[in-house]
Amino acid sequence: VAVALSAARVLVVIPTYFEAANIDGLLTGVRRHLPDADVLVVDDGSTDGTVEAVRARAATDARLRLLERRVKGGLGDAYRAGFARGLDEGYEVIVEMDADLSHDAVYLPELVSAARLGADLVVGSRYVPGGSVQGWSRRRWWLSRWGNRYAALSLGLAVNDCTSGYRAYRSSMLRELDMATVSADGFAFQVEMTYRVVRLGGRIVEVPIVFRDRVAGTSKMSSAIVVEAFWMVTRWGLRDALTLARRRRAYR
Ligand SMILES: Nc1nc2c(ncn2[C@@H]2O[C@H](COP(=O)(O)OP(=O)(O)OP(=O)(O)O)[C@@H](O)[C@H]2O)c(=O)[nH]1
Ligand SMILES: [Mg+2]
Repeated sequence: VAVALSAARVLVVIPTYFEAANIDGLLTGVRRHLPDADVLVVDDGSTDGTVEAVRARAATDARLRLLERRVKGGLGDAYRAGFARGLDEGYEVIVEMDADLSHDAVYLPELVSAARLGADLVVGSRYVPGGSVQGWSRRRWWLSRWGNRYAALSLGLAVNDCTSGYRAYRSSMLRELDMATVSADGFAFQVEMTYRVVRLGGRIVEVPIVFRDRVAGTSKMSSAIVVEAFWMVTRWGLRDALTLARRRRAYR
């Protein structure tokens, strides 16, 4: 079994939207820390040179590919497209990470090996001992920290960082959770995916990461994304509470 697992094929999916300042450095890091993995960049029509930078590297790196989409479809949609491709092509572990250098490639081997050892979802976590955030304002940190606590409490998730976008999935779990019906987009996408893994009884492992705020390029975070996450979590939480109450009544 150990031999079969260590030969597992790994795909790293990286969504990009105007990341010309960061993408080259990121791809260098990915290659350094995960030389044997395949990489799929999913770009939504960046016109700042991101696409050209990826193409230039792909010319000499057969394991790097670019999936180009014409219009900005949002982060969730980019992941749905990238993951679908990875599942079609039979990868065993699928990793997701941001292109803005917030996610240090140094953690990739640890994320992948935890998935190979049997975790269905490995979360690169800022909020476990050893994990942290560098460069955020107090307000941003507070929003993320309490947003995570609120989601975990509402949905019964024993996960400290369910909004993290630095993760590895076993593809068997991705297949089971039926991505096509995952509706959320921003942070809520990460929360919804975590919620589904928990409901399916998947094994989740958190690996501490030091997250660095983006230095170059512009953030696509907006208050709409935060509001979307808040309402989705609240809605699902209430629905779960109602279901539980109904079941209790039925047993009485
Ligand atoms: N393909 C694609 N990628 C996107 C889209 N929106 C964001 N991204 C990428 O998704 C990753 C995360 O986006 P960020 O802008 O860093 O969002 P964030 O990390 O929540 O916000 P910051 O903390 O401000 O960086 C980056 O690699 C973006 O380039 C999109 O609509 N399509
Ligand atoms: Mg970012």
